[in-house]
Amino acid sequence: MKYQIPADSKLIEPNFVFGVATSSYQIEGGVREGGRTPSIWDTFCRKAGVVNNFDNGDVACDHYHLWQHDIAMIADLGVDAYRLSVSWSRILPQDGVVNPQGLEFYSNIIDECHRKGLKVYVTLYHWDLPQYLEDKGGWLNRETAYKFAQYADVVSQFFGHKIDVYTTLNEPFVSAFLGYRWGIHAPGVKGDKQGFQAAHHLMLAHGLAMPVLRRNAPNSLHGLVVNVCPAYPVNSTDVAAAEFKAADGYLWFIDPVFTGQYPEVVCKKLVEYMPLILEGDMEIISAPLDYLGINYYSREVIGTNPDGQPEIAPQTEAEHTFIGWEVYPRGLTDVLVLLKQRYANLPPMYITENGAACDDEQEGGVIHDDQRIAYYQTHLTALDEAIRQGVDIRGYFAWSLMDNFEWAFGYSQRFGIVHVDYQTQERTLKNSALAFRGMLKQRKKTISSSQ
Ligand code: IFM
Repeated sequence: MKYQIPADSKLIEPNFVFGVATSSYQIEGGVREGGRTPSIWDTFCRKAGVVNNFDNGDVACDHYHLWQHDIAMIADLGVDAYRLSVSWSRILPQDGVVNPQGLEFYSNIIDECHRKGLKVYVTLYHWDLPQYLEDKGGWLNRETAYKFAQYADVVSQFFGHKIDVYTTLNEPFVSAFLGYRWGIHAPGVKGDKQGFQAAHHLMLAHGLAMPVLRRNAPNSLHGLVVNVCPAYPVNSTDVAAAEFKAADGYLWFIDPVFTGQYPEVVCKKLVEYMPLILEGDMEIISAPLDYLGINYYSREVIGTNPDGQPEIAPQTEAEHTFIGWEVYPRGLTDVLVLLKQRYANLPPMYITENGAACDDEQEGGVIHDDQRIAYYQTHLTALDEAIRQGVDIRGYFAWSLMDNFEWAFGYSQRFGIVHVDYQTQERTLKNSALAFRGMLKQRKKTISSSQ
């Protein structure tokens, strides 16, 4: 099977960026090497019953040692860019103490990417808060937002425009709500009040870092990455329920950036849980972005329960991936069009993550992952459709380059286009990776023949 991009597709446009993405804790391992200190995930993984099979990121894909091999593999796929995240506690293993070994580790990776012609997209925070900051309250402590701005300063002073594209936070929804509201992710705090307070401090951290990044790396692009999960009503009587779910979900993290306000419908309904917001915070949070990164995987269909509350209506007849998420490519088109319509000041967007965890079949040295291939094909088509409808999208990153530590699911869910044997650390390109490479080759040919 291969991916087909029609010759008139907007994805053929020469400046459109194709890439693959990973994150530090999910692939690096080497958690006690190079001066790194624990993050909240190192701690969380040691709690009983929170991560599948008691898995942890101690070794993960051993990228800490295999990074050169991995970058060669990325370049060989023919992508234009690599999106990675840096580990805060590798760079600042103690409060205010910069670790030259940590900076060197990422410097080597970035230089190697550039040598291979890859652009580098770096996320500063992909959920691995240093444990020493969690010990002081983590994202419930307003001070953490200021610590984040200092960390952004260290990274951007050191790397400047060597990092082509900076991202402050990856999916603040997940850090705040899964980590501090529902207790599913590190640090495992449960409480609506805590969830909203952590969310506000994360958004403040983002806003405080933006001018720092602009000052230190004026030639790079700077933005935020959010996960979006569009909410569809079961029927016309559920429209308000679906709107509430979206507002209490992804819009909670996008509205403040582009409108300077949190969604009113949530502020009114959940008034007792609203965060403490100091004067000037919303101005800081709504600093203009160069781009917005969108992570899309699936949608939710929302009904109303007998108490009048929004409730997820499982789509039992629909196709799902192994992780249990509905395959719904149209949601990608819909949500991108919705964002364009909702915000007059929306900057260009990148799809910074899209992909599927599937039940891949291994046969000899071949990894058959037809469902993932179909997933990418239909989502690229849905993306093309959004661009045709006038949405400004500049790039697309597959999640993920390789199988890795999938948070509370441990290693049981494989999102990679490259298979990782966790015993031997052998990497094998799945059929989806071969198809991705074929599609990129074909795309380059089409581009050069039209020039
Ligand atoms: O693996 C995660 C990633 O860290 C953030 N976005 C969603 C992916 C799949 O769950």
